[in-house]
Parts: sequence; structure tokens; C-alpha cells
Amino acid sequence: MKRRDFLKTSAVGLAAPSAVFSGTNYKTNKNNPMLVSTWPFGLIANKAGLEAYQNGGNAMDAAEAVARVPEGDPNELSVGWGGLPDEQGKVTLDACVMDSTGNAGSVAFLQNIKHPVSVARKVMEDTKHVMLVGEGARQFAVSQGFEEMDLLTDKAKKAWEKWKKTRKEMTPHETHDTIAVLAQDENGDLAGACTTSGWAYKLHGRVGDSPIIGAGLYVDNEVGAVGCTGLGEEVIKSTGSFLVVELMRQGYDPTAACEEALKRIIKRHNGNPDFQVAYIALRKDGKVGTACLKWSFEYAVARGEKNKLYKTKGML
Ligand code: SD4
Repeated sequence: MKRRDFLKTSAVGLAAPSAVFSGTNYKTNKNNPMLVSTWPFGLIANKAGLEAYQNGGNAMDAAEAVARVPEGDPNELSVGWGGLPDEQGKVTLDACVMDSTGNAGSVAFLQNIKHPVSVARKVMEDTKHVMLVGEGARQFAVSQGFEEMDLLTDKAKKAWEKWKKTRKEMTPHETHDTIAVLAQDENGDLAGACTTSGWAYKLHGRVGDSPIIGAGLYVDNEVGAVGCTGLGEEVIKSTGSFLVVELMRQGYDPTAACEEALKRIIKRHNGNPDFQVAYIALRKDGKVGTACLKWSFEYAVARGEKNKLYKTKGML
């Protein structure tokens, strides 16, 4: 085959997939602001997002408002202030945000700042970067007026001291609930946020999926928004949230897209993973989907005045 003919054939070959993967033209859900958030604490937290909508906030404002609720609750052992520490007894936080323009911000391994989601938003809006980590993230937060505080509560310290006696290996589902929030405002625009104190008693310096754009969260304003909770290492390895968005772009229903992404994890673990991963998906047309690997998973959906907790059963 002559080179020119080969190029012609290749070009035709490439044209077909790009036509297939060029978006799904879902009808946009408008005038019907929504919130989808992980776990039962999402139900209370959604109220802050609904209030943000009532005050004229957009999807990003609402998602941030929801995420700040568990972050600011010292009794919540898995997010922000009061989160369980790492093996050294240090509370280290991960968070990210993504808006309808495809802009994103993130902080990881952040210490002593109560609201990492708001620092992530500052990174997105006021810097040229996407991600700040550790000491640099803390310094940036302080420079932006965030107050420093000790995030280790007595309750979390006691739990850590008890754990130290056995040093039993934990997985996130035993001690943990991350909040991922997906928001759609009255214009139909999408945004999301995700925030966590990560895997309890993790190695010092460990970062999970929650601050990684495409893993713990992904938003594509043409297709949908996806967030997740569960064993971050597995979500990072499968670029989970991005994968679910891309599957929806190909025409998968939101729940089918979540299940398909989980099937890849199941396959890698020979059909028998011993940990949890759960996805929530909000498609551009307002359709919600979810799936989890095992046991069950609860998530809260707010639509207009209604705010309700739902349960989904594990695939295995
Ligand atoms: C992490 N994905 O740090 C988080 C943990 C989690 O419910 O979501 N727990 O790996």
C-alpha cells in the first residue's frame, strides 16, 4: 500500500470513533437546581447547598457549601475538623473542586486548616495552578486569610490511641465516609466538590483519590458530573470519575456507567474485591445514577424542596 493510501485509510479509520464519542446531546435539566451527595451526612449537608441556591448561588457555590458542613463538624470522624488522623496522629486533608467551565482546584495532605474545599476553590480561582500540597498548600491557605487550628479532636485522638495498641490495618469502609457533592444549578450548569480526611491511620504523606481530578471527582458540563467514595488507591488506578463521565458520553445510563467502571475494579481483583468503592453520577439532563461494589451505600438527592436519602445495594 502506498503511503498516501495508508494515510487516507487511517484518516477514515479515525473519523468513525470520533463521531461515536462526540457527546450525547442530553437535554439540559434547567430551573430545577439539584444536589447529589454521598452518605447519610449528605442529607443534612445538602440543606446548606439549597440555601446557597436560594441566595442566588451557582452550582459551584452550592457544592462548596455542602462540602463545608461535614468539614466544620468536629464530631464527624472522616472529613475536615475531627477527622481521624494518620498513623502519626496528624490530621491531613484532601479536597478538590471542579466547575462548569472545566476549571479545577485541589489541595492534598493539607494540615491545620478546617475547610480544605474552600482552599481548593481559591487555588482554582486565584492561582494558575490546579493542585497544591502539604506545607505549600497550608502557606497558601494562610496567605488567603484561612485561620490555622488544631484539627485533632479528643474523640479522634482517643480512637487513634486505641488503634495504636493493635495497629490493625483498616480499610476506608471500616472507619470512613468521604463527602463527594455534585451540583446542578437553575441554568443547568454542573459543578462538584470532594473532601475527606482520607484513610484512617494511613501512612504519613498518603494522598487518596479525593483531591485527584478525574479520580475522586470529574465534571464535564456537556455530559455530567461524577464523584466517589471508598478505597482511593483503586479509584486512582482506574481514573474512576473520569471513566464514568466518559461512559455517559458514550451513551451509558448513569447507573450503568457507574457499574461498568466498578466492573473493571472487580475484574482486577478476580471477582472478589474486599473493599468498598461507590460512585455517584449526575447527568446533564438531571438523571442520577449510582453503584457500589459491596454491602450498601447511601446518598442524598436534593431536588427543589425535596431532599431525600437513598440506598443502593452492592453489585457483589
Ligand atoms: C480515600 N476515598 O482517601 C477516600 C476515602 C473514602 O469513604 O472515600 N472513604 O481513599
